[in-house]
Amino acid sequence: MSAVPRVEINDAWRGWIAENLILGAHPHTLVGVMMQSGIAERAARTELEAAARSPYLRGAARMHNRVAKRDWLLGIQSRLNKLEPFEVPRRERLPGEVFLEEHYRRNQPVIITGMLEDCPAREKWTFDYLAGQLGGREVEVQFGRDADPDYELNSATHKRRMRFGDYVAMVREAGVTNDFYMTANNDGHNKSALAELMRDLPPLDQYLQPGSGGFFWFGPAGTITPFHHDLTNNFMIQIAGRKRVRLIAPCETPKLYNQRHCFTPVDGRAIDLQRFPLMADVPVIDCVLAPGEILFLPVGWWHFVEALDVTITISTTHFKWDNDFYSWYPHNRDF
Ligand SMILES: O=C(O)CCC(=O)C(=O)O
Repeated sequence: MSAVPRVEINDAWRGWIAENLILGAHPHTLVGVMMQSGIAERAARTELEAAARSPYLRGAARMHNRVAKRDWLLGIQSRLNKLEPFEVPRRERLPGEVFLEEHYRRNQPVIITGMLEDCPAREKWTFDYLAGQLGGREVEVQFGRDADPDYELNSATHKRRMRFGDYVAMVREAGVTNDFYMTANNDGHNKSALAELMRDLPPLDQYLQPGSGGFFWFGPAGTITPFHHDLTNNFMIQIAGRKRVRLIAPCETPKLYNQRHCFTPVDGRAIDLQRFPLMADVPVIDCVLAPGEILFLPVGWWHFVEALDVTITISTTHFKWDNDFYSWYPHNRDF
């Protein structure tokens, strides 16, 4: 019988060892994992001893301690939030200055009602109207999402161009599906293709800069935008259909397994506590956004969005107040 080839310890293994030691794993456990992967016991032990002596690792551990201190501060906010159960409040025709004082400035979500009573879009934007007026335009849509669990992360590879009239027909016929959806990721192309639709929206000038425009989201029942957080404050202006929105406060970020950009692998449809045990301690706030309502999504709040009907949403970030949080977002998106 030929000898089983031994696995060599390379820099990928060294990175894994460093990360796990810093996260508090016991060296004995790490040796076990390495041996199971085909690394000789003696080589594994020698490498772990070298890691424990490494001044580089001590430098990284100090950075870890600094992050832990910041997580502690976030944890205080999380504990204080739990002193009173939170629901997203609904406020009828909320004046701009009250919105600024009680929600925008405090990073607190709210559903504003009554501001879209006379909004022409709500009556006009039927399937027939959209296909009739704009059917010949070329639009861009997210496609092939069912075949890719990371469709949002890989959104650039899911873009497809088609006639708007064909897309309207697909949505009309689709039933419940998440396979295609026109989203803000398609805005680069759709902004000019569908520009005149923006004239059917009210200015909402108590909150927004003049002529703001917005991102056009249009899809069948069943579309799912996975948990993520935005890098700006955002309004979701609900024109047609209902959306179920699940929200998580920014202070819970240390428990969201956030390693890539603004995404988490936690699935908002069914949170797997075996795989993500820290989520057991995370309050998830549920609401349903109805047509004619506006949801204020404050920057940093995690949100998962599922369409319960055929939906049209306009989202916008052009608030009258400071909304530049993106320019100092960490450049390296690998956390
Ligand atoms: O409506 C959706 O599907 C998602 C909206 C959203 O996540 C956003 O505007 O940031």
